[in-house]
Amino acid sequence: MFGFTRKARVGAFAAIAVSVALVATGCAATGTDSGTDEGSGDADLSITFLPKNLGNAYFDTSDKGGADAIAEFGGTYAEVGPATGSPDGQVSYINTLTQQGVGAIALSANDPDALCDAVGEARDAGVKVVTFDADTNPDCRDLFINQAEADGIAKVEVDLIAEQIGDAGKIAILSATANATNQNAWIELMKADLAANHPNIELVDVVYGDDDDQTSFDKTAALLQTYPDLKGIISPTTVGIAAAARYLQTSEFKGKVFLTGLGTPNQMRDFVNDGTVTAFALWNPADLGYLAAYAAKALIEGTITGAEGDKFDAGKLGSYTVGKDGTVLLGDPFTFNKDNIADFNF
Ligand code: RAM
Repeated sequence: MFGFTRKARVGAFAAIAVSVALVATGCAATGTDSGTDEGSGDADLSITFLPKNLGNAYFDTSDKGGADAIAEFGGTYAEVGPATGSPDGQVSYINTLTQQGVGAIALSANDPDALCDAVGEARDAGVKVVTFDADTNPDCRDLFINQAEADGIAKVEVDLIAEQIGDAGKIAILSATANATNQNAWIELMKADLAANHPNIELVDVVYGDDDDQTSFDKTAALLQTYPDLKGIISPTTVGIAAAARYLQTSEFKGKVFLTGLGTPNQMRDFVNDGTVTAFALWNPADLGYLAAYAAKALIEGTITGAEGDKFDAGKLGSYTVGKDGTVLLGDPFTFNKDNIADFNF
């Protein structure tokens, strides 16, 4: 069920190539028509993925999952997005896609509120908006495709760091951008879990690497300087955890300061194999994008409206039902460690 193949990795590279091509041409919405309109009727199954930022391996994989789904059902896939994770950058893409009249936008939102005006205009113009990974406020969009329950994501990270540091000592969080809905929800839940269940762990700081590799690397260095007795770092972002691991790997803190959070197996493999990192978690980003694409299709075709109880078909993933607040849940997070990381390729 949670298996990944060489194909997934090749796909990630292909997605990078598409992103680069789009940036190079300054193009807001070109895409690949899979060449068949079978099953789509008259509906415009052009679906554009708008991640938090381009050049992030996590979104390369999720958006490739979306592209695979769209190819399956004969729609048109495109990916556009800002170079850095900023809401302003995303607004201009939403406006352009609205003018172009795409069928749907699959959006990982950099801010819960700041995109809502643009999303509202898109929806008024008949564009369906499905958030995935990071939601807007629920009343802005049609549906949110949630990777896993937020409290489950928070708990797995707290459990991992508690186990690694012997349930006592100072820890810090290295997050993504300060306005990221997903990370902020997880951080609040981690704080509550720490307070309720881990009285000897002290969360001393939350810092933001902005889902930028260098900023995350520098923030890790600064944390270790500011708190010389730090025992652990949780980084609930694939960009942050990889940058923090790279810093720790060649530093005097390797093996002394523990690092966990959310990462992709391909980015974390070397750090797990050389002992810099013991264990971390994530879900299947390709399945998340795949599910978002099928949800967008069902909205465009009008077989669902996004109401609680609506059911739709998601290809190889089976049938899904819309839950409370227009949310569709993918599944549970998964923990990667030295024993299983070789089995995954994304
Ligand atoms: C980064 C992004 C994304 C998040 C993952 C875990 O790639 O911040 O939104 O879901 O990490």
